[in-house]
Amino acid sequence: MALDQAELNKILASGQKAIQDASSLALLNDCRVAYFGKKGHITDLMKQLGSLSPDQKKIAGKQINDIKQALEQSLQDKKIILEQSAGDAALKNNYIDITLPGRQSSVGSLHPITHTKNKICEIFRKLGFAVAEGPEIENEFYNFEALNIGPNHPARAMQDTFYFTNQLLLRTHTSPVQIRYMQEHPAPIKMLAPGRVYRCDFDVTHTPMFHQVEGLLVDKTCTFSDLKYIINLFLSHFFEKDIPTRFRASYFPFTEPSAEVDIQCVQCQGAGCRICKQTGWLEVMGCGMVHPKVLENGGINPEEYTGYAFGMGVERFAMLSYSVDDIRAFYENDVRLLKQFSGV
Ligand code: 2NL
Repeated sequence: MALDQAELNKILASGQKAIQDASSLALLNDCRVAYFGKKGHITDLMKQLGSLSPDQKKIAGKQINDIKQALEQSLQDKKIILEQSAGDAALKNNYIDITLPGRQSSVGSLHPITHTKNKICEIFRKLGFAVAEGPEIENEFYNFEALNIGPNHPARAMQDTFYFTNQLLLRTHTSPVQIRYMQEHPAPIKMLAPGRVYRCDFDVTHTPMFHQVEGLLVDKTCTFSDLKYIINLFLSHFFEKDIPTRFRASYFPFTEPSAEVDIQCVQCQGAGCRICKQTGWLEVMGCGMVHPKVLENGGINPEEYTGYAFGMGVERFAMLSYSVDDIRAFYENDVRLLKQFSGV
């Protein structure tokens, strides 16, 4: 006995319609269960085969198999379609427009003072000077006594130096770094001490914190003309041109003889202008031969060794290279100023 073909066609048609109407993969799975699940229509038909004779089974089996295959094919086709549209929907929801311009991120840059300090150090590094740093909080010995600055020297006055209690203070120059360096390293010495220094002073040309670079060279035969040579070399490299200089006799407690170094005004080439106060010259550094007492305080025998030293203010060099005429501009953190240095 064959199964009723009309009945089978009905099952097939309703199955195909259900598959056609399934609007999601979940609903399509419900269809699969309804036909092929434990209590599904196809499964029911298969169960009926058990009661048939072998000949009948052969015919009925083929009938069932045909609609089974047709439905399986429909399920398969529909699955592909639904998967495709599910993928399309996911793509649509997570759409990334790769043609959009990237978000602008602003990159920081070195502060003009840092840049100037680096430029100064780099020139001396190439000349063989080691670079050393030391504490910004110092005691009276390293900041004053070791440098031959006596207890009654005006530089010690409270209005210049920021004091803590018990003889501690904010260093007023980087020279203490050089004293410590001499104590720790045997001569010959060739070193640079860059860093922050502090003085109680605040106007167009002074900020309470500023930067210094000091240099020290100690050797058996070291002369003032060696000092002049190295300073002239440095200045022409820093200003990137041959620059006339003059060494004016001066006084520092820690050097003897001492000199102040002037360069021809970079603004007016010596003709006289507002920057050089009509003199044609700009004072940029101090220097001299290290005082024998200072060598001694550094643990160096002044009978055996001589030394030269120099010191400069980094802000002064930065003001001259960038034509900034108020030192306070460097410490206002105005991005309109700072942004101009992002390329340097
Ligand atoms: C200036 C003058 C100077 C020194 C700094 C120095 C350091 C030691 C020994 C001797 Cl350990 N001298 N430093 C010497 C002469 C001048 O600086 O006008 N600075 C801004």
